[in-house]
Amino acid sequence: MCAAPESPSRPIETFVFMDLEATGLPPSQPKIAEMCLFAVTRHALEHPQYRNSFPKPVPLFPRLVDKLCVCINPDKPFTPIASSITGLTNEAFARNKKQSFNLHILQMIAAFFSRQHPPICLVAHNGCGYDFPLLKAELCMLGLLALEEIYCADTIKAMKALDNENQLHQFGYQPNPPGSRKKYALHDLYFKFYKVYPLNSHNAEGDVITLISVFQQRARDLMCWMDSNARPFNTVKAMYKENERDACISKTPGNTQPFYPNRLQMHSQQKVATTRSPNPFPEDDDEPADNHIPLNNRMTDELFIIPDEIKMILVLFLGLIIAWIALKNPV
Ligand code: DCM
Ligand code: MG
Repeated sequence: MCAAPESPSRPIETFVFMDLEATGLPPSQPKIAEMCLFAVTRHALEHPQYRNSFPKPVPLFPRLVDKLCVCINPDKPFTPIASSITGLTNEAFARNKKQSFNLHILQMIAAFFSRQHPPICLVAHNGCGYDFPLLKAELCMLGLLALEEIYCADTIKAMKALDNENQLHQFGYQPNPPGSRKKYALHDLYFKFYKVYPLNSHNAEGDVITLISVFQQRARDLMCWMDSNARPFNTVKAMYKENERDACISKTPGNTQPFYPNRLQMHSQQKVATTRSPNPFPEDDDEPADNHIPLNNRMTDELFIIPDEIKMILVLFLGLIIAWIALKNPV
């Protein structure tokens, strides 16, 4: 396997598993509502403890893990689907007086990374399609230009690549009938390995725990793939750009003097241009966000954003066409 041009020059030492919960899916320009990072060392992943279990031992969850889980007031309405699957509501954030995505979050992320042994790689399931560009969008809105020396890798990409490469089909869950499309949604992968569905889906911490548990099942292969294929987080394109930077900073009570720690490079300009990039990864054409189909399929999500009135008009229009065809062609 040849290394991607910008992959780390030496093996990754720390894998920071990440999951974000947010107000919805693109193109709704979602805002982050919950962020969870678990930092696990290569050593811990290479030397797991095992619990005896039939038919084979199960790796125990790593014991030495740095964890950062934060609730973030998204300052944007949740879509009904996002609210229903996550259990998060705007009222709850308001009632609990949670702060927005502000400079404190930047400080927390930077401090968290500062304590990890480099090279560091952010790992997320469908990260290239959702979590990385969304995090980048929020960071850009605060004026962050770059997160230095941090790589990122998407576990769906890694698993698909490994399945194609070695034909062992070690990841893709093949439902019946045989030959149907393999599934890489997180809860399906977990079911494949553990024969039960995970607890706490669509909860950032729950999803990170599920992802690490799945990762542990094939940790060496996945880490090896990431050593060669992780890319700098700085090359990630923001999911969208909004002229909201100043609003974000001023909205939050308790913002102190800006403090920009190591690894963070801030914009010198005050404002960020208002443009949207519809596909944050133009080169990543193969990855629908199939980690986002658990309760409702993607078709339903897309239809959901068509207003009901338009749907009614379309249905009426379709009915009229069918009636007209039936009248023109009497049996
Ligand atoms: N999401 C959504 N609709 C879905 C699936 C996900 O709006 N059917 C959004 C809300 C979730 C976010 O994506 O907070 C992250 O998804 P996940 O919980 O799968 O990590
Ligand atoms: Mg999640």
